[in-house]
Amino acid sequence: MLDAYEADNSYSQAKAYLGTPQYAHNFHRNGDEDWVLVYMSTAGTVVFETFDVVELTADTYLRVYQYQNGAPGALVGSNDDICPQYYWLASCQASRVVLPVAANTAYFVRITNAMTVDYREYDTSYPSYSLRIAYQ
Ligand SMILES: [Ca+2]
Ligand SMILES: [Ca+2]
Repeated sequence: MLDAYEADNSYSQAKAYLGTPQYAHNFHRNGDEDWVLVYMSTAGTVVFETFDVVELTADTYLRVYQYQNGAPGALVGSNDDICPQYYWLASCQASRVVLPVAANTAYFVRITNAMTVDYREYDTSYPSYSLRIAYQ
């Protein structure tokens, strides 16, 4: 089952982050990429993070790119595991990037699954996660 944010498989299909957490993203197939575009109106320190990462099948990898002329510019942050030393905990397999941002800037966020999953035809419990972008 596609999540509610598909199709969002490239920067040109990125869905806007509207200020509230996006729940229940999933990776409906191996290689699924989820792209989000977020606009920051004021300067500050921003936390980009996944949470509610489902154990054993989801292991988010989060990348943040500067928005530049409608496309991703420089990669300004990336993270696989919040706490790699406890990789067996789902909460540690979530990802977090903390970034100082200037006013009136935008960022592309790209989330992929660092884990390959054996998908079964009738299994609807796809690897899933939620996304939050907020000022610290
Ligand atoms: Ca997805
Ligand atoms: Ca996608």
